[in-house]
Amino acid sequence: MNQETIAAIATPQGKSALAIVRLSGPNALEIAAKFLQIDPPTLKPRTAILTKASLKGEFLDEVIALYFPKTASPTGEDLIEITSHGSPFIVSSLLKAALASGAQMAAPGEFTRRAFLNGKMDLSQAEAVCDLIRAENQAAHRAAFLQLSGGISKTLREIKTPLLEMLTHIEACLDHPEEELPPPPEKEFLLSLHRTYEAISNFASTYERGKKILSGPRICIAGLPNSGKSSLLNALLGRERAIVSEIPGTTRDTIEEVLPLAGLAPLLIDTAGIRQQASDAVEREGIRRTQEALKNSDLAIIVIDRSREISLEEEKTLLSIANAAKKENKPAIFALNKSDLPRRIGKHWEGIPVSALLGEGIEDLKKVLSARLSQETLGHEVLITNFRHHQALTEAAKEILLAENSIRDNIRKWEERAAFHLRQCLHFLGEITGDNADEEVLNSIFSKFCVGK
Ligand SMILES: Nc1nc2c(ncn2[C@@H]2O[C@H](COP(=O)(O)OP(=O)(O)OP(=O)(O)O)[C@@H](O)[C@H]2O)c(=O)[nH]1
Ligand SMILES: [Mg+2]
Repeated sequence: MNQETIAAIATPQGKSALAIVRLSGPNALEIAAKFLQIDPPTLKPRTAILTKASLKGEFLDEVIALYFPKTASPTGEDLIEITSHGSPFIVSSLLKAALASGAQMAAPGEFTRRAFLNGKMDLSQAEAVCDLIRAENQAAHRAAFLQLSGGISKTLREIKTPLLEMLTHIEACLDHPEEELPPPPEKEFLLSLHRTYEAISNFASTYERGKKILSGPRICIAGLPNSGKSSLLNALLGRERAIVSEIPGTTRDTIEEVLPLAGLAPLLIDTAGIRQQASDAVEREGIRRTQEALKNSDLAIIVIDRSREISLEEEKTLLSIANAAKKENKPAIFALNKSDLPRRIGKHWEGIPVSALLGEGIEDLKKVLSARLSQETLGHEVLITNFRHHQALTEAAKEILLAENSIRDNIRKWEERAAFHLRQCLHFLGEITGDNADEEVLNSIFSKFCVGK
């Protein structure tokens, strides 16, 4: 239990309509009463009261104080939130008053750290608080919210149950050899271990998607030179961001812009057109960058100029882009551009007709894009978004394989070995929820938080 009472400003720096200073700890009320006109014994829990704040006897502001007793507070300690006008002077003076009255300046994430230490949430939930605050799009928000609601510990509980049953069974046999308990059923154990391995690996594999969600999905616009890629970027953004010209090979450097789309905020990347005969070394470098952008994207828009015929060589180039996307399981959407001109392209080319020049078909394209991105990123499944969690799951899965091997290879005293690996596995799973987290781990996690959270 922490003896110190901590204080911090919980809202961003700068002028704002309102701002909040928080105090948490055993003396929160007593300290607040030194600079607010409140009477602790009469303070009603979770009820807003209007009061006056002062620093060294000098009036600061009329504020709203909200008291959460430790039995029902987010930190598990007495907590007071003071809402004042958002003047940097008032807010810093309130903090000064709290510190002068006996509070200590809170470290980054210390409120959440105390919530974790007081059993209000597990470590994966505490980490999700940070992700929730940082979430910049709907998918990242949902991933963080599902974790904050305890989604990770729920999934882990389901994984742990059969492991604990197995371990209990083996340990009973090991501890009481004289009681002639039936030997552990090897076949059943192998099956259960296999299922657990799958469950852990599947959970760990959600990290690939989770990572993409946090950083925001990437959409790469690619195609032949002059097909209208830069025009399409501009049309999607609704402003003239990239240079457009009738000279093939205009775009060289990749151009990246965030596209506000269905709450997903994907990064839209315009690239140099791909062709075999680049005019110079700069264009060749541009094409290399296009290939790299395609590789690092989650979705490709392949732009094709439908107003002209496509040579065999060009067809090969386009198919190689599409096949590369397919190989990596990446959706590729074909946009048949220049729909304002008569169609000359072969009938086998299918895609969404658009005219980047006139802005026609752009809404249809946006709809398809957001549907594909939502499908990729907006599920209700709990995802792993944190490298630390992914690492722990990978280690836990390895232990299951080792436990399986000791049974399968019928190693002498396999029970002891299997029990060891099962305990190791549970240890790694417990790292995620912070069952035995040490100071160092907690320091590294909470140092990434903002002060006041
Ligand atoms: N008629 C018509 N012309 C278009 C359309 N979209 C683009 N263009 C024209 O096609 C030419 C090439 O457009 P860009 O957007 O620069 O093409 P790009 O694919 O970015 O070309 P590179 O950067 O050279 O690879 C320009 O002259 C555009 O005005 C369209 O929908 N209709
Ligand atoms: Mg261009």
